[in-house]
Amino acid sequence: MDAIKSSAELVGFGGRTDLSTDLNGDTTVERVRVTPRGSVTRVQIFDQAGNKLRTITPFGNTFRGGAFVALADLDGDGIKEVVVGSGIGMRATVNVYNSQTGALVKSIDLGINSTRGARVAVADLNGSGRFDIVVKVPRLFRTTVFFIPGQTLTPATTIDL
Ligand SMILES: [Ca+2]
Ligand SMILES: [Ca+2]
Repeated sequence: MDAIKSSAELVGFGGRTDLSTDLNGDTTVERVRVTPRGSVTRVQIFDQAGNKLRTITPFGNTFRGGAFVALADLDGDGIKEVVVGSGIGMRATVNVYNSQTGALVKSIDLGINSTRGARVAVADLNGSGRFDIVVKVPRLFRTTVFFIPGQTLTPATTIDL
């Protein structure tokens, strides 16, 4: 449990909605930002000069509950994926996008009824040398943590805290 928490807090946990990193390995840093709750939830990618490179609307044009982001190269092709956890008010979902095209790689329904947000983080938890996704979902009387291997993008382990 401690291992998951400490690794996961390296990137993403705590509700990060604004991250900067080099998405495509060209040594220039891009900025990834989530629009605030109350406006239509979009993930925007900017270059260093502040030019918007692309916009992802992960949960449709009516969802305004925000989102959580984590960035990591999950499949090892040198391009980071954008991991987007749903915000408040919809069934907990994690969508994974290609940061260069904006294309949806996979939408993962976590299979629980919580609408309290899916906080995402990335870390290599199983020693595969690739990043995996950890998702923390607050529920009524507990918090559920999901481990999603980056290579399968299918939830493998669930822990109730
Ligand atoms: Ca770059
Ligand atoms: Ca990749």
